[in-house]
Amino acid sequence: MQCAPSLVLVLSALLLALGLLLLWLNGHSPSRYGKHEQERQDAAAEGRRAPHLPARCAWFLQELPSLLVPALLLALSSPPRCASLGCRLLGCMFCGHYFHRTFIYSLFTRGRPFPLKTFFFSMLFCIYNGFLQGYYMIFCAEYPDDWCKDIRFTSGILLFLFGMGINIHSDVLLRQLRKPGELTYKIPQGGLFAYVSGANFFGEILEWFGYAIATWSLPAFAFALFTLCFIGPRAHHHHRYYLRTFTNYPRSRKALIPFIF
Ligand code: NDX
Repeated sequence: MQCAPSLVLVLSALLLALGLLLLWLNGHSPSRYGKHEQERQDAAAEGRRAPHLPARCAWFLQELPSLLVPALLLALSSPPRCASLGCRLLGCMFCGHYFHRTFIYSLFTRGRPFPLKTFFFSMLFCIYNGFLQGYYMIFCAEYPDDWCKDIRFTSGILLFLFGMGINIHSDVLLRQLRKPGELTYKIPQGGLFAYVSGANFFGEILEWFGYAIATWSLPAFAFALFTLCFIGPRAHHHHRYYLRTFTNYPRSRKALIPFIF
């Protein structure tokens, strides 16, 4: 398989276009899963409940392609080993994140059942993004021998790791709000939740901008912007949900960016 720059350009542009579409769609109402799914369920209590998957099964299966697709591409590359720096960056950063998301986050989540329709689109998304990131980093990315000393690489890696730490820590704090089997929502406490309602989203956004800077690649920047467009508004809708639901919700908290927004 060879690098086709036009394919990378088109797929990156489509990813960005999807992000802008979701920014527009979600600006009005959030993607219907999690706490925002619940609100619709409550409102249509007498209606027929759409098919759902257990959260652990849904998150495991929908995130798995983000790992499998780059691994498949790597197996197709010749020589079939991670020779280039780009490929190693993909492995350590991108696949490291999705190893956690697929095998750790998914298996410990205490989330509510996941809507089958959303699951289907999520899996499609992860196949698409796994292909784009994997294809570019394995077949296209070229870095000078001293890239690891470049300020973009060092600052990007640090931002990625800082964001990943915030994201994982925040998701653990959310999980600890519930006992096994519970599905109620409580006021998140601790860590960056002291400053923002979407602490896990803030960490994830930092992560992917860090990845984009470290790899300095169009697909990675497209994915970072997509992430901002999708979970940025989600943080805003979470924030509004908390202010509506909990009269004692800390008013000093912001939605996504500490002290700013
Ligand atoms: N999943 C990324 N539509 C998305 C699934 C939906 O990983 O194209 C994007 C991802 C997908 C979306 C994905 C892409 C775009 C799609 C969309 C569906 C349609 C859309 C495909 C793939 C699309 C068309 C085709 C029309 C254009 O019960 P519960 O689950 O709410 O419990 C929650 C719990 N919790 C609390 N518990 C107690 N008290 C509280 N106050 C609580 N608040 C939350 O914590 C969950 O178990 C858990 C986390 O919940 P929440 O809502 O904070 O985070 P969530 O949105 O579930 O994300 C979980 C993690 C998080 O770290 C986040 O950063 C990361 O996944 N994520 C999520 C979304 C996208 C993404 C990362 C990314 O783009 N990088």
